[in-house]
Amino acid sequence: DPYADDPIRHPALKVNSQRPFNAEPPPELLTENYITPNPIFFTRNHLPVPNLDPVTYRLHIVGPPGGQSLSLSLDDLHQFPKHEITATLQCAGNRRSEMNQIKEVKGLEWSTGAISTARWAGARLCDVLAKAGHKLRDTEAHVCFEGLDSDPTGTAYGASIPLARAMDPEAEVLLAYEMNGEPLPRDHGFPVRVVVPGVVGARHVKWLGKVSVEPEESYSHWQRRDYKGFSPSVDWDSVDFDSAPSIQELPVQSAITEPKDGEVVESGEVTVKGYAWSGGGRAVVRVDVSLDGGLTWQVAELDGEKQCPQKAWAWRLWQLQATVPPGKKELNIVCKAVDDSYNVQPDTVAPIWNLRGVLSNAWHRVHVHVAP
Ligand code: MTE
Ligand code: MO
Repeated sequence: DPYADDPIRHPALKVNSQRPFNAEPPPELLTENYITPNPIFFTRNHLPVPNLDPVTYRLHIVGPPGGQSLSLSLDDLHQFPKHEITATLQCAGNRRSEMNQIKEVKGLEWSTGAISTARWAGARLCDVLAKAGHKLRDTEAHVCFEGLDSDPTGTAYGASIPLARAMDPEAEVLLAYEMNGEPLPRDHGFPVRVVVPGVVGARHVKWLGKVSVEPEESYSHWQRRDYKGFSPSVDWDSVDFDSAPSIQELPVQSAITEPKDGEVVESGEVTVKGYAWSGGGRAVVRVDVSLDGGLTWQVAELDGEKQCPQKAWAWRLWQLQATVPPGKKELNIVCKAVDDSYNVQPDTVAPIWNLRGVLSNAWHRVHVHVAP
């Protein structure tokens, strides 16, 4: 059993798949803290978790012609200036289960919890690439990452990001060795993972083994044949993966974490809680909440760190204390967020349905009963 050596996990996690391990925290735990505690941070593994020795671990950085390739130990990586950021990581498949309710999609049945937030620390990728002699010569180039997890044929997890993002110090792409002040937990990439703030989780390669600069995107399955969006009209017979760009920055997202669907709430006052986030460093500027399915709206209170413009890498938690209209027997609670480019979420999921069930960011809806 290639999974026999996987780590032990927190019992509160809702498991979507045991082997490989995929699990999310229940919604009410997810927004209990601005920074998600490591044991309940959602986990998305495609393969068994490798068991890597931090002493013999080496990160291979392929140098450019005329530059130098680097073989970095964990100690070597600590010699680069330590950079720390708070960033939210979201899987492209977050909220896929809502898409699946419209029409079947292929993928794990994520609810609203394939998203979490941590303090990440490590070396900046741009500093390490510069040390190997890389420069931003070619703005069409890509930085390819390879994980040390692999399938029985020896194929490793891989992904890439544009070189321009990797070389931009303001993009704060990290080779992270710490998560919330501790060494990375095994499930989250021990000893080193990539963190690409504002970009889809799939590019944050864990158990990082190799970094190279290439003229083309990574040839990995997960870069070329997955994690792409399509029209609702495209099915598995007609899909042409080469025709669509790989997902990088994610669209604006929000979800209600309390109350839960089907719950009974007290009459009088109701507290609605949730999270909101947008990709590309775009800040969430407002969250609107409706108790009547979207007929009337109230503005929620935003909690959490206010962040630098263009570098809002982390989510905002939000809440609204609202009066339950007297006589109401049920509430159709809805939330939607707006980011600083005034991007909004689509009102329903059907028009954004796609065969892989990615980019599911319609208004989030929760139906509750009011106690008599
Ligand atoms: N890196 C490796 N090496 N193997 C993987 O399976 N999964 C990716 C990414 N990096 C993956 C990986 C995907 S799809 C996501 S959403 C994030 O890791 C999840 O990171 P987490 O498990 O720390 O939440
Ligand atoms: Mo993902």
